[in-house]
Order: sequence, then C-alpha cells, then structure tokens
Amino acid sequence: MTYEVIRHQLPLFDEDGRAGATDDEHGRDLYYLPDLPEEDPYAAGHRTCAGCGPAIQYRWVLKAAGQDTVVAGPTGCMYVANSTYLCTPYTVPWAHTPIASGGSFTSGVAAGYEAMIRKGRYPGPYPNILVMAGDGSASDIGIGSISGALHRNHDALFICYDNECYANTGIQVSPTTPYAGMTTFTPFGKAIPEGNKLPPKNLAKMMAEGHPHCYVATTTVGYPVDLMNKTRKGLNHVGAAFLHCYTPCQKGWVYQTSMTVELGRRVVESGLWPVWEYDPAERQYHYFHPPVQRPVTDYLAMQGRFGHMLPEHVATMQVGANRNWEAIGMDVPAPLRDLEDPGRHQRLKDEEYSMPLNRGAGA
Ligand SMILES: Cc1ncc(C[n+]2csc(CCOP(=O)(O)OP(=O)(O)O)c2C)c(N)n1
Ligand code: SF4
Ligand SMILES: [Mg+2]
Repeated sequence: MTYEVIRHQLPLFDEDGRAGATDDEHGRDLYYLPDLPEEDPYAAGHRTCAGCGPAIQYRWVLKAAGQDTVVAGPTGCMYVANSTYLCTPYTVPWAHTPIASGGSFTSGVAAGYEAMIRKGRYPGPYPNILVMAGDGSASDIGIGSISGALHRNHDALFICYDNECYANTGIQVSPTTPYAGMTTFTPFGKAIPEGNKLPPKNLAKMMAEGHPHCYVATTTVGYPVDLMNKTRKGLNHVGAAFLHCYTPCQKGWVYQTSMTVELGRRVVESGLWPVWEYDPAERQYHYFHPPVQRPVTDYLAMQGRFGHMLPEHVATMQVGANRNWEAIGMDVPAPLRDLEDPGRHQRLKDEEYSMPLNRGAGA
C-alpha cells in the first residue's frame, strides 16, 4: 500500500499593510514587522560574534520555517559557533554535514522522508527540510553536491548564507568575496593595491540559469520580511529551491557591530546586491527596485575591509553597480554615472568622504 505525501503550505507574511511603519528621510520603511510566530527554533545562547549576520539569518529563517523542520548545516562558522560540546541552540532536529556534502546529505533526508511516508513508516506530514551552507561551502567546495540536489529536484530548501569569505578558518577569500574586499588571503600591497582583483561569482544567477525548474531568490538580512517570505515560498515550492542571502560578518568585514541590518539595506541601495526572485513556472525574474539609489561609497566607507581602496578601485566598483542597475531595469542617475570616472573620486576623496582605516581582517 502507498500512502499520500501531505505537504505544508506556510502562509506568507503581509508586506503591504505597513500602517505601523515609520519612514526615514528616504521613504524607507523602518521598524515594520508583521505579526510573527513567537517560536524561535534557533534559540538564544549560541556563540557567534556580536552582530553576526549569519546568526540573524538563521533566526529569521527558522522562525519562518517553524517547529516541523529538519535542518542541516555544513562545516563553517554556523556549525562551529553553534555546536559547543553537548549543546546546540536548535529546538528542531539539526545535523552537521561535511562542508562538501550539504546538498547530498539534504537530498538523502528529503528522499528518506518521502519514502518513509509513502511506505507508511512515518505518519507525516512531510517536514520542512532545509540546509544553510556558507558561501565557501555553497559556491566553492560543496557547489557540486548542491547543484546535483537542485537538478534532481529534491523537495528541500538549499540556502547559502553569504558572508563573502571563509570566515571560520580565519577570513580567507572565497568565490563570493567582492572585488577589492580584503581577506587574509588577499592582502593589499604594492603589487596588488586593490587586494582582491576578481569580481564575485554570481552564484544565484548560476543556480537559476542552471536549474530552470527550481525556485531561486536573493535576499539580505536588511529585509527580514522578504527573507522570511522567500524562506516560506522556497519551502512551499514542491521540488528544490535555492535562496542566496547576504549576511555581513562583523569580524571579517570590520564594521560597527550595530550596523549589520543597515549594511543589508545599503548593499542593495548601492546596486551591489540585486534582490530578485526567479519563478520557474513563468521562467521569469522579478526584480526589487529599491526606493533609494546611493553611490557605492555610502556602503564601502562603513567597512574596514575596503579602507585601502584607491579612487580607481572605487570607480571600478561603481561601474559594476551601474551595470547591475541597468540589468534590473533601473535608470542610472547622472551623478552615479559621473562616479565611474576615477578623477571624480580623487576630488571627492579629498573633499567629501574618507575611507576607513584598514587595520586588517579581524581587527
Ligand atoms: C573539505 C574541507 N576543506 C576545508 C575545511 C576547513 N574549513 C572548515 S570551516 C571552513 C570555512 C567555511 O567557509 P564558509 O562555508 O563560507 O562558512 P563560514 O565559515 O564563512 O561561515 C573551512 C575552509 C573543511 N572542514 N573541509
Ligand atoms: S566570524 Fe563572522 S560569520 Fe563567524 S561568527 Fe563571527 S561574525 Fe559570524
Ligand atoms: Mg562564508
């Protein structure tokens, strides 16, 4: 006898009825939160750094997923800092996987639950199954196993928490480290003044283009409701889903501890992290158009990892941001176009802004 597999359909949080929101001078809604579940499957008491972006992401994702959830986590900060001997902050089943195996492990969990429910050996319903892998895992060492899982369309949500470095082993460069982002493996100096010469790997677009039957989305910890709704959409989607979330690393990026969420907005408003959703049914991308467009320096100057950048490096960054604005269907205002000129930055650097002192990663 074969039993039916019953799946959860999690309701989405209201993003429109923002009566309680207060606007800042740019019209950005502040402090808006809908009624959220009180449960926190990622409880207080973990050992990540103060202001850790991945920890904020873990909390929102698991709040959105709820108690009937099974979580996997490949090696990285969010394994090590959350699994002190005989202690974890999870109130739901959680397993550590090798760094390369987040995709294959989670495939096995998903296939196992499907089989057990069909055979009547697990009463169901089918739980929310997700894995949260770092960028080193999801975009580099473990990308093959995640791509395989997406291709085979296992019913699970595969999340990359992206702190743009191999944080846990000492802030080494990863494929998603931004151009000019300083890490311990990309120090700046006379030979390579920008530190990191390469642009970041466009992981989310690779996943969407390469697996067109999957739900794929990007988000940041600056937009908690968006993050929670995309978590729920990814879990509701029958089949594989991939979510790429920008999560600042306080230790590696060297910024004021309280600025994690603000960075999560500024990275979008400076055109460096397009927020979008790919709908596999329509085969269409839906781009978020932020209400504010800022120069990249509004973002870069908050972080010590960019403090060594010279005017020509900042101009290169602005070129990339401007191409991103065009790619998501937004006009590039003339002042932002002007900032593609390194000469303009030299003048601004002398007169209007200063980059922070770069004391090195982890300072
Ligand atoms: C195959 C393998 N290579 C290297 C390591 C060492 N290692 C442990 S954690 C880690 C960093 C992982 O980086 P990321 O996935 O970005 O997570 P983060 O530490 O940034 O949270 C590395 C390289 C490992 N555990 N396994
Ligand atoms: S090093 Fe970065 S990712 Fe790791 S716990 Fe600290 S802030 Fe979080
Ligand atoms: Mg990382």
